[in-house]
Amino acid sequence: MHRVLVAVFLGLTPWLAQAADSITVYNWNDYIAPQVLEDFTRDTGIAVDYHTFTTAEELDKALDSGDAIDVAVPSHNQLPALISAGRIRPLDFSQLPNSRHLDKQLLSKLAAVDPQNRHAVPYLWGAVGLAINTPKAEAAYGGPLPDSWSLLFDPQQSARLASCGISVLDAADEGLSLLLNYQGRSLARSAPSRIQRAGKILDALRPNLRYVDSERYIDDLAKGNLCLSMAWVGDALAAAQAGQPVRFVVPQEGSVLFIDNLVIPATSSQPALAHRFIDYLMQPKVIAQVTSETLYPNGNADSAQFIEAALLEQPGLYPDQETKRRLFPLDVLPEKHAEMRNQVWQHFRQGS
Ligand code: N2P
Repeated sequence: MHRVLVAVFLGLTPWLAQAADSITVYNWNDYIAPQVLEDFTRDTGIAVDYHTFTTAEELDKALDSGDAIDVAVPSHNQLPALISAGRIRPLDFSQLPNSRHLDKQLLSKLAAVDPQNRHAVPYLWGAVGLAINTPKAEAAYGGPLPDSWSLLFDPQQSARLASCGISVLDAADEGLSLLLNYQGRSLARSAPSRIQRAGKILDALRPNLRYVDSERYIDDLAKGNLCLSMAWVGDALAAAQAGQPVRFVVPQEGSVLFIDNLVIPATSSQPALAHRFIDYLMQPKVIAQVTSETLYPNGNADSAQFIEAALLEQPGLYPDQETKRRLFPLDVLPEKHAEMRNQVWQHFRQGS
């Protein structure tokens, strides 16, 4: 009897201990394969309290709030400020054996914003571009469309498309970088007065837009309710996958790239479990599943063999050489310009 009880206890204790384990994760909307979270919990016994955000500012606010967050997914251009404010902690690579699969080229790009790659490992990345519902947009425009950001930023052109529905991402760095790039300038090198003038141009476009939102457009594009969106690649490809005649275009003037990263905030109360989660996601097969479902490229050099060939060859998912030449990583805005950016964007997104 005694022996049986001991056996039961031995069997139960690890289960009880595991059941109590839980981590809090903050990720972008529509940016995971839900099955992966379930598999992680099944394989490790660690429950995931999963939260999503739709803007970089929302994540910054959550990280400033002091709430315990174990894993978060900031974009590369957010990293310098997070590191210097002590908001994220250095990773312990001895707990991340799967980091050997990471793409070295991507890591060297990231080292520009996270010296020696100490705080962050790449998760998914991608381009910003225009998602165009060609038949709808051509009908409203009255003919073939230029392969240009002018469709959005030239008020006369966007006025022609307003009736079939235009949306813009609620992403200040992306929006302002793209407008300034279209004007032959750069956000990082723009003085606050120039950023303010860019804001006036955006305000003038506002009546042509249905909304400024990074979540609503996913559904609307997939249902054919919009004809032109400033889009993150996966969200645009999802609409095509849903059967809409939507293509993803990196216009001739070029566009921006983002690299989103797994980090452990300073407020994490479970850093060991956070490392396990990050390491889990770096398994080539697991991250391949995330790419297949979200339609965003990943930062793992060994995952391609687990991604369907048709998907890998899908134009737009992994940009070809010619497109790559037109893409540049989102700039890091000097702190002293951030306030003007926020002010200008706040005004624009509200449309008043
Ligand atoms: C997907 C979110 C993309 C994140 N909906 C861009 N940083």
